[in-house]
Amino acid sequence: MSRLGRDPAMSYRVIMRRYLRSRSGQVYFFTLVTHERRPFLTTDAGRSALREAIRHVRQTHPFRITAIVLLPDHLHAVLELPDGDSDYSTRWRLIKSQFTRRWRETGGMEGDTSQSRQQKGERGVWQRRFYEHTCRDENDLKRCVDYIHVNPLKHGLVQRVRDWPWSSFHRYVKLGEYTSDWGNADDWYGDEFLDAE
Ligand code: NI
Repeated sequence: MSRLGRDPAMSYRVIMRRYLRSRSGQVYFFTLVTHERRPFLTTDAGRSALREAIRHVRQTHPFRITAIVLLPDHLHAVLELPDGDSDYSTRWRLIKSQFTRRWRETGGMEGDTSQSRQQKGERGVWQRRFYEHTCRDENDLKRCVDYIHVNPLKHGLVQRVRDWPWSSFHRYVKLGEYTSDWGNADDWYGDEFLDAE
């Protein structure tokens, strides 16, 4: 378990081998959205705050990022949790509050700061709820990972997947999972997740 968190990305094949061995269902797809869809996640300050928040939370609550994409106003990620640990809610709560603290320190904007939101440590930076889907088998995980990597194309942010810098796509190309010209917005990549946008 202590090794989890050191390796920022692994191929879904490696993840799936471990997943099928343990059968504890610890691989999940998530969508998190910013408050009022404010477009700050891909800014230098936003990326830095998220990186630091994840690094901090992993020290006490290990997890591995199987795949991730940052869009200006939301992110999609597949996370692997340690065997027997399904507490992704605590991890996201801590990541969001750590992000918010760092974001505010850099002068980042925030919206509504009602008391209940402040108590949650979210302070009008993140939407309170997030979408979760448990990856049930290898095909499902592959669909989730592909969906993440094609997402900038689906949102019309780039013409080619490889032109979007803020995703794990480039690591997957290095691992030989995709060719660098992979991805076509007209193909089907887990459209059931469109309700998670
Ligand atoms: Ni999206």
